[in-house]
Amino acid sequence: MTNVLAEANYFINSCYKELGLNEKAIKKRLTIIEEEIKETGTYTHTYEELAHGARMAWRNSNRCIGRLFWESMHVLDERLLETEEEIAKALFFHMQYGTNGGRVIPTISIFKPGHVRIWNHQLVRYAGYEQKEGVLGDPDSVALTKWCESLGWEGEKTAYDILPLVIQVNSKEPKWFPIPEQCVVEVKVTHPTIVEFERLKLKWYAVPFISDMRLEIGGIAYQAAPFNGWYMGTEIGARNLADQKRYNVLPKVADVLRLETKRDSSLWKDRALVELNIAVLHSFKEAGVSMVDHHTAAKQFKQFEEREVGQGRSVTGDWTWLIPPVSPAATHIFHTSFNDTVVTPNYFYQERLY
Ligand code: HEM
Ligand code: NRG
Repeated sequence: MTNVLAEANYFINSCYKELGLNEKAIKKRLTIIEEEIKETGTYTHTYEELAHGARMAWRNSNRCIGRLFWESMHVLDERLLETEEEIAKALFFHMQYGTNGGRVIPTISIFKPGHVRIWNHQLVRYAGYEQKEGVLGDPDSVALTKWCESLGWEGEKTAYDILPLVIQVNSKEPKWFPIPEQCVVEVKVTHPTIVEFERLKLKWYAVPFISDMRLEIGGIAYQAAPFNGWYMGTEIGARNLADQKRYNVLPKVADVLRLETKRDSSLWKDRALVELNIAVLHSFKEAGVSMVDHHTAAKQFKQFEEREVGQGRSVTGDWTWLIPPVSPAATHIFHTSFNDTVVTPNYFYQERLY
């Protein structure tokens, strides 16, 4: 068992100092926390602790290139919610609030610790169906899709069926909820100059809402704390649509571009990747949906590093994740080394329930 009081002590000290509170306030708060832990075995964060803790956790996310904006995250306190229905409603609200008509607002919803689990990896994701010819849809979603089907859900069997939310309360059988249309924005992929791109009928959803990570603040584990920022273009253009184990569209893109695909050394994959990434960035811009390109994101990350040093904090990072999947050496990140120590508060993987 982790020592909750020791963790609380460490967190309250750093949190309150960052918020400009004095030693007296820290001491007073820690006395109350100690009392509460003695009586109940745990303690309850105030809204300020919760909000700043969640923001610190983003700041400490070694793999995230988007951390410049950590202080501006909007924090929704949903700890009072009990039922699957209430939780689904709050998630629908989060999706609309965070999407904000395309001007994405980094947002997190925090549910009661030890009470809720969201089975989805992201609130919006496409189903994946195993078929003789291969997977229809997103191969990453095959396992969850099977579970949804076993719970009675049925998709339309397109390559872009949106999975329902799967919510579990108190280790009971999970309940599933179809996501209302008005909660999901999608962007069709078109190319700024190559009209034939539309033939591929590619699209992606507007906002990534990671919903399966555990938020840990001061010894308290929030197993349901879905968060969103906006996409970096390469996440879609160089991975989700491009990976052989995902939508694997590079051969089709090469076809549209009439590239010579016989020889690897023609660099047809590289050319297809660049045009696909141009198309993704162009399409989000046209649709009025927030997205950052990897060069701008790297510059913003540089600013984050400088600001952190200015604040007397050291930056931790995971180089293997921070470098973008296209043209990594064109960013400063590639030429920098990072200390990958994991500090809390932070977001962690947790065991899958399906
Ligand atoms: C990972 C960008 C917001 C926490 C990443 C990755 C990118 C990224 C490109 C790597 C993803 C991959 O390779 O699959 C951004 C951008 C944001 C943003 C552009 C815009 C605001 C956030 C927010 C949080 C967050 C709001 C949490 C509050 C994380 C975490 C990871 C990550 C925990 C690692 C995920 C994992 O290990 O699977 N981010 N991010 N990010 N980001 Fe961010
Ligand atoms: N690569 C994943 C999403 C990972 C997190 N990325 C963000 N997070 N941009 C994908 O769906 O492609 N965020 O909170 O904005």
